[in-house]
Amino acid sequence: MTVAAWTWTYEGYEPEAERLREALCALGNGYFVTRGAATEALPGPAHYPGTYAAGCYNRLTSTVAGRRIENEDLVNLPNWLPLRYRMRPADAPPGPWLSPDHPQLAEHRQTLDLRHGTLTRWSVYEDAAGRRLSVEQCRLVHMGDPHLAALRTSFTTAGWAGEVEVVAGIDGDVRNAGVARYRELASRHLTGCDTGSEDDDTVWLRCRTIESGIHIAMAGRTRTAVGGTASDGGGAASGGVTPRTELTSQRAFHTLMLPVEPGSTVVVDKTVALYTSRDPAIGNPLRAAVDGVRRAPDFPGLLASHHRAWKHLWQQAKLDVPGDSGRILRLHLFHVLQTLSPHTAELDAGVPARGLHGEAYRGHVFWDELFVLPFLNLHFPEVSRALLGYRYRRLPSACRAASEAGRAGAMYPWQSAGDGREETQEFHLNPRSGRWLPDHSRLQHHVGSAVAYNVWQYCRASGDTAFLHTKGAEMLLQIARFWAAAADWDEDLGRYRIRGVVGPDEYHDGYPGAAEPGLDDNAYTNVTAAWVLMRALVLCRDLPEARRQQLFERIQLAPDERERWDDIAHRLHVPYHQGVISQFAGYADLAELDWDGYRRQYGDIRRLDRILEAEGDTVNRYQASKQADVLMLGYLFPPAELAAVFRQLGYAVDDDVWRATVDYYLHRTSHGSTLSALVHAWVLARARRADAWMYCEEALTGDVADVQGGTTAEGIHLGAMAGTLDFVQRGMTGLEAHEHALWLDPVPIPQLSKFRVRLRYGRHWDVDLRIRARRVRIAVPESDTAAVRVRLGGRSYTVAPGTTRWLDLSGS
Ligand code: IFM
Repeated sequence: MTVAAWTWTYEGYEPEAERLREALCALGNGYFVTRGAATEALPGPAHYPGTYAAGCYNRLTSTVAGRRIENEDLVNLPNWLPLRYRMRPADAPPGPWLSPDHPQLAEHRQTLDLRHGTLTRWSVYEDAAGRRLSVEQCRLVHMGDPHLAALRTSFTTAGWAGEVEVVAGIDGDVRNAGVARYRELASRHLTGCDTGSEDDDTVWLRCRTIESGIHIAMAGRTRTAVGGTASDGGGAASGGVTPRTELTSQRAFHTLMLPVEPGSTVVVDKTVALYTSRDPAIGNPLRAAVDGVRRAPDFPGLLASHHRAWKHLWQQAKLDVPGDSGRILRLHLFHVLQTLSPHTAELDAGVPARGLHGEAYRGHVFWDELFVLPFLNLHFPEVSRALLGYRYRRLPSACRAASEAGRAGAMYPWQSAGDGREETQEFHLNPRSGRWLPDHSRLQHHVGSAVAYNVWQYCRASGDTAFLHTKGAEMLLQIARFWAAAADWDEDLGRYRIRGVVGPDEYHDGYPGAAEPGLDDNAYTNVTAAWVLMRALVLCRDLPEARRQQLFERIQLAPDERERWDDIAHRLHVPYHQGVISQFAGYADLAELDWDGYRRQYGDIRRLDRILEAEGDTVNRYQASKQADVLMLGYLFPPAELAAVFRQLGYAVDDDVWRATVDYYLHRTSHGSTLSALVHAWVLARARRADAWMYCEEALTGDVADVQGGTTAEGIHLGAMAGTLDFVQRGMTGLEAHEHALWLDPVPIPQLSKFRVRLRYGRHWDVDLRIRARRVRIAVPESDTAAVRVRLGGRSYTVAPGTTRWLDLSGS
């Protein structure tokens, strides 16, 4: 692989690496994403050509291990990629259909161009008689018009004349088969497939999802291009070749016979439009798709407008970090923007944990937005707002879930998808043991605090009081209410307790040998609950009187509820042992794991839970965490705020306690989630520790090196990708965007001592921040808005529009 500033090039074809490359070379626009699969290869072990539209889910029932279970999946849509070809020499029988898997492949290379949002593949084939066919193919998923995608394929011959036969079209015979662990689950989500054609050069396919009833339509136009200019659909009349149309109930294809001379180049352009009945402003998706391709410009025109759209995105989300780290960060930013772009702001869609790049976790929405929105807030606040809208529209569902659990307020689901009900599976497969096991991860009620935290962060960074006082307040208050209902007074302890939960460390889901799942007094859950309750109280106080009354009436907030919130916010229990914060009550009683022994025996022990279960043991018996749990608190809260939340609860967490706590869990965490290294990098950077870089490196390489062993091929890790961007943007700069000032507190990491970020802050669209080892440069573009106030090292500065200031980190 060669990596340049804006390109990632994979030399040669490696079938075993192909699915990983498909995920890393996926193209999308925030409305839909298509994996970077070869267009000429059939789906199989090496190839999985998935296409996924944001928020397009369907529910199916399966029977596994004798139980009926329901799952809602992000649906793999009809495959628009197919474009196969073969040589038909004039003097010999037709050759075989070619693909990278065919022995005639002589050369192969593909380049992902981040700046322009294209994937270009080059293949050279040579048959036994020395006839060569070079194929260059460029694809895009349009960032300007989110319904369009296109492929330009150029064929150049050497040593023969005859025809290149090309078959291109849309394949509706697809299912969700991208994750081996889900093999036993029902996977056919589409029904009612129907195909047709329009004009000479357009075929279409429509279908609908079985249970959610979403109508999906794709139309594909195939044209030949002469000298790089596509024919206008008039086929042979305009110098092009008229395609032959072949339709079956699930496939709509064109076949073209392209005459070639030795050394000549022929070009085929395929343009596709995708619409669904979930789109805003939609009538008939099929009509929209057919009209969409009919109106679409030719490939050069599409490419030009696509480039412009990407140029604007890159301007809004600039992050310049030198060297290899910078190149990886750019790839992360590329995939974040392909999953969540300004087009997403028009949709009812959440933050899918694995991007729209594969089927892992079924495209569900977890708490990962906690690592994504803080980055988006400072570039695309309207996208953050829309993503919070996804949560707001599911507030009634979260309130129903709370009420069914006998609680007040809103209990957001651990896994969310279409309508906001709990989508967490009840059983999961341990691929190591082959056993289906009960899944209690739905007890991760801390997801509600993540929603509340994001509401607060977004509103603070964007100054969007309209949202804060309306939807934001309603969510925040209902989440606070849930925590108040979850907390029980313990007379002996003289404190409130929240029992029966699971913390971010998903390994521990119960006490060893206990009949019921769940843990008591999870420190992360309790501290964030106390924070939510306090924020809710502050917000109640700050709401304009008329709005306060309206909201209290709307959610029927009783007069004494706020008193109880206040009491709980000050008296929730946080357990300690040996001078450190305990992950949950009883953590200290668990056995110590022989970490070295397990590492020696298994090498990679990231999924220690699976290893132990396969051994007939359980990770619940050990002081062993999958990912940051207590330490998550040091990710959410800068040191002063962390100390303040603990003070509010009547505990002292000074530097010594925190340092001891960090050390304690560092030695007891297996990092079985990509989020873990990221959080540790933040926590250690904030504590000014040199080992921060090691975790930062692991977080950076998580997907490009597929650190979690085969998981990236099933979808990128969006939280970790966005989290690394935010690590530079806020973690390294110590940036906090307050309403009246930007606070800065840069963290010195020698390996990342020089970088530049551009932010949207208030009405300034392009505040330019450059960090050097000892200095910070802030430039505010010319405008008639107020100066930007900056707080650094305990002092305040102003930077007027149109000016630049260098500030010395030593305080001068
Ligand atoms: O939300 C995460 C969780 O924290 C760890 N397991 C994977 C989930 C989805 O990314």
